[in-house]
Formats: sequence, structure tokens, C-alpha cells
Amino acid sequence: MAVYAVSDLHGQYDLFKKGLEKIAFSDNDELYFIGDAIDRGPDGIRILMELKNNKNMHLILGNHEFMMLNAVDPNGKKKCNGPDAELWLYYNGGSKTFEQYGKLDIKARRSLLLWLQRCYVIKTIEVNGEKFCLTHSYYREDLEGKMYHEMEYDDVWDIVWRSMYREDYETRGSDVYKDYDHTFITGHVPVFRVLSRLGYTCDRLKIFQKGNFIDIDGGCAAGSVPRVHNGALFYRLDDKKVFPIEFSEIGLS
Ligand SMILES: [Mn+2]
Repeated sequence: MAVYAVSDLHGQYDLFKKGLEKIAFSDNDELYFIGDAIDRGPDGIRILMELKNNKNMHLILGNHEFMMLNAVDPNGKKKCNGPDAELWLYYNGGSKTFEQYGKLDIKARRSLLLWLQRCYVIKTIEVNGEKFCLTHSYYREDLEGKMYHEMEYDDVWDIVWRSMYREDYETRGSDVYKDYDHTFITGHVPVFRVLSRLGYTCDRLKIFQKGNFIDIDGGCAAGSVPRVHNGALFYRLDDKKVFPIEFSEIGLS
């Protein structure tokens, strides 16, 4: 039995399946998806449905699921007129997700929204005596272990949008991790972008680590781009082994 994490696949269902195959994921294993399963890529709703339908798969919310929850009709109607609708549909690749969401029947849409509302935003788990804090991006001690529906909009916003590696003023954060003894597993900012910000080039698909902060965002938001080392990064918490899956492995590159 092993515990895995993956994040930011942004609708790349084929990479998701390839990754599960590569790690030989079984009923005895656990998978934590650390946010941004949807948007930009082709099959986000399909990834969400698979996470929802498997007892040993768990979603920690990302800013894209957060936008979706605040964009679509809360009762499952095929409408998108919530406060984040424009931000989601036109600026963050949500239109593809909304189209697929609309193909579900109203019962399935309601059930999906209920499930999303019961997902955690920050969750700490213990593997081999080591504490791993799973969060899409930021951390606040007072918000640990809360489900989405138990939190205020602004508090969720802080966790899923803010980062010490974002460049825009609005979402820029500081190193909130260094005062804790957990190992933080996060996504949100693609590793190649973090590296370029720090003045390094990204020579292959890999995780980024600084002290107790780990970023496993393989950069699927960009889709398959020639000469960019992006794809999925499955991370096994038990022994810290990384399983990279490049777009070329599903016939794209
Ligand atoms: Mn994100």
C-alpha cells in the first residue's frame, strides 16, 4: 500500500490514466489530487468524476475548482452566472469544463457540486511517521483540516490563489512554510516557471523542492508544447519517488 499525490492536470485525462498505469495504482493505494483537475485541457470533468467515484482517490481543491463552484448555478441548473463566471469562463479556460458539465444530467451535476463542497482545502496526513500537508498552494494554520463548505470565500481564496512564486501583485505571498515541521506538497505554479523565476532553465520534467516545500505542478496548464518539459508528476509520499509522465508518452509532444 502506498500514498501518491498529483496536481494540476488541467483536463489531461489521458496523462492521468497513463500515470495511474505507470505507478500500478491499486485498490490498496491512496491518491491525493492537489487541485486543478479541470480547465484548459480537454477532459476535466472526466477526471473529477473518476476522483469522485473512487473511494481511495481524494481531491484537495484548487483555484480552478474554486472558480467553478463560484461560477455555476449552485443548484445544478445548466447556468453559469455566479460571481466568478467571467473570470472562470473567459480568463481561465473554464468554458471547456462548463460545456462538459452541461452534458451531465441535473442529478449528476448536483451530486458533483455537493461532492466538491465536501472536499478539503488543506489536509495534513501522516505517512511513515512523517507529516505531509497537502494544499494547492498557500498555508494558514487556522484553516487546516477544513472542507470547502466550512470556509469563507476569502479564506479559500487565500489558500488556492496565493503563492510565494507568483509574480502578480494580487496573488503574491511569502514563505509561510518555513516555520512548520510538515512537508508541504503543493501545485499551482508550474515547476518550469518557478525555475525560470529563480534564474534556472528546466532541463526535464521534475519536481521543485526548497526546504520543506515541494511543488509537483508539471505544467499541464500549457498543454503539450514543443521544447517545454511539461506533463504529469506523480509523487509517492512513502519513499519520495517521482514518476514523470510526458506528453510524448500519450502520443503528444
Ligand atoms: Mn492553480
